Parts: sequence; C-alpha cells; structure tokens
Amino acid sequence: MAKKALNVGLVGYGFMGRTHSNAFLQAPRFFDLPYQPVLKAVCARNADRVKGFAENWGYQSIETDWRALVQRSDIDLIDIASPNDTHAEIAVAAAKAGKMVLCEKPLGRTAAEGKTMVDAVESAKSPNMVWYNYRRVPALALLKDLLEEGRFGRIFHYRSQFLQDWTISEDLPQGGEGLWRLDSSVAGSGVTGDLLAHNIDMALWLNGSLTEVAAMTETFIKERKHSLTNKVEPVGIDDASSFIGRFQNGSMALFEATRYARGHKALFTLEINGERASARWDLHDLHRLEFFDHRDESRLRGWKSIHITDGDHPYMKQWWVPGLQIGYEHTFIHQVADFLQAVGEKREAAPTFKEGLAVDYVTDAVLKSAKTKQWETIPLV
Ligand code: SOE
Repeated sequence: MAKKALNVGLVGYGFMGRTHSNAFLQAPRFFDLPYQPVLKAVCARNADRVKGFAENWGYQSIETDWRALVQRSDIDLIDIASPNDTHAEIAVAAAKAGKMVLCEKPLGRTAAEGKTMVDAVESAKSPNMVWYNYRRVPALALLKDLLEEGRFGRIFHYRSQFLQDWTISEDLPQGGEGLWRLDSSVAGSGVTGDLLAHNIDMALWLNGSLTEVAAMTETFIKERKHSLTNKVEPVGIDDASSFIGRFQNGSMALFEATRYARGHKALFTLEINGERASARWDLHDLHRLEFFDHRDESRLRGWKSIHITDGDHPYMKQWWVPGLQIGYEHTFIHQVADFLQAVGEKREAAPTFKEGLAVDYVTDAVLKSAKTKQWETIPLV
C-alpha cells in the first residue's frame, strides 16, 4: 500500500543537517513506517552551498530564508539543524504555521527560550521531538528496559562523562562556520549545553528527575580571535563543566563534560549502580553493555559483557544478522522511525520539547551554580 508522504523542510546543512537527511532517507528503507518522508526543501543563507547540499542529498528545492520555508504549504515538518541561536524563533514560527517540529539539541540556549518553544508546540498541538540521538543506541535502549523491569532495585549512583579534546589549541578562532559552538552568543553555553546536555538527557530518561546540583565550570582559554569580526574577543563559553547532584529517587549524581581531555574525541560514558545490579556503557564501544547482576549464582557472578547485535535487542532485527554492527548514524535513523511510528499512532514521540526543556532547566542550574558557588534547585517540568 502506498504510504502517506510527509514533506520535510530542513533548516541548516552542517554536520547535523547531514545526519538528519541520512536518517529521513534510510528510516523507511529499514523500518515499516506509516509515512514516507520526502526531502522537499532545504534552507540556508548561502544559495550556492545549499544548492550543492540539495543535489547531494536529493532535496527537491531550496530556500535561503527560513521564514519562506516555514510558510510553504507543501511542507509538513520543519527540522531545525541550524545553530542554537536560531532554534527558538524558527520553532515558534513553525508551530504557529501548523507544522510538525523537530529540533537539534539543546532545545533552547536557556530554559526561558526552551519554554517559549514548548508553549508554541503545545498550543498548536504540533508533534515535536528533540534530537537527543543517543537514547536510540540499542545498548542504551536495552539498559532502559532492564531498569524498567526492576532488575537494579534501589539506585544509589549515576555517573556520566563526555570527554573531547578538539578546542585545546589557542589558535582556534571562535564564531563563524563550524566554530559557532565556541561563540557563547550563538551557542548559549559551551560544553554544558553541547555535551553535558546529552549526559543529562540520558540520565533523566534512565534514572528520573534531578532535584539539585552543585557545579563548577572553567574557561581555560579566555580570549580567541572571532572569525566574523577578525578581532581578539573574550571567550564566553565554558570549556569544562562538572557537577554533583541528587536525583528524585535518592541516588547521587556525578557528571563531567570537557573539550580539554587530550586523547578523547567523543568518550561518552555512563555507569549506574543499584542495590541488585550495575551497568556501564561507553560510546567508543557502543554495542557493548556491561552488566553485573548480584543475584547470579556466587560461583559465576561477574561483569557480563553483552554484545548488542542480536535480533532480540532493541532495533537490531531491522538490521543485518546477529554479530554484525551498526553505528552512530543509526541512532538518528531510529529516531526518525520512532517519530513517524508515534505520529501514525497519534502518540507523543520522546524526547518531546517538554523533555528537552527539562534538560535546559538542569543546564541553567549548572551554569548558575558555577557562578553562585551554591547548590541550585531544579524546577520540575
Ligand atoms: C560537538 O563536538 C558534538 O558534535 C556535539 O555537538 C554533538 O551533539 C555530540 O553528539 C558530538 O559532539
């Protein structure tokens, strides 16, 4: 039976524009979905570059002003993959124009921005989702199932890190193409909104709400040339961010994100310790979930290293045969598949904008606590 077309209008053609476009193309090839995404239009300011992107990925048309894209009657869904300072304005306009809205993480540069986005999609009843893609790593989806099955008992500890090293050089400018993540006026914050936000979203999903945090941030390089002004300007982003905290379920939080961990490119790790079981995972070996179950017979008790490629593992039966792996790009493909399935069944698709706002509240509290040197409480969404 012919599937209903769902016309996609993408804003932004950077790294995330590519991951999302690939996901829209691949999801219906591997999953049985109620809609067929159609790459209708891509929008960015540079007409030549956006034309090249459209040709490469098969977009049918281009726009150079997102306002025109949002007003087009042949677009059903606006996907925001442009820098953080554009998220709120585009999302609010897209919801008002009656579109479905997907937004790259973090939702807003601040929770105040995120709140306007939640209000807009909720009052327009627009299906919405934030691209916290790591929730769709099969090993982590399995961990979520194990937690929901109650295998861990009471949770005592949740710890998580995201380590990179790509901004250590003082010669790296801030701002402009590819480097907007270093410009606080565009990005909102540094690693707190860019990396720690992933750790936080994952934690809220797996372990429930955080109630309070005490944080510390550091900006190691205080001035950098700005690509747009060509002047040396103060750096407003945080280069490293750590916090301790408490979850509503009583467990203790220990989090760290940095772009100054020489040798680490994208080491996202997490570990959870419960009364009956523990689990740990890291992105460099994303198929592996390490799991310890204290209820195992004592002679055989130990850490299991589970290779998540079996048909019984989340998402995996749609792919190859047991033992063969998938990668980073598949997390985005799974996210599109889950979104379209949810829209077809008239359900919300997680993480919703509201869940994205919950992360924004935590990142705001982390940045505030680092300034006040006080514990900060987190509002519940
Ligand atoms: C930053 O280097 C970055 O690309 C983030 O922006 C992504 O969200 C993260 O998944 C990988 O690192």
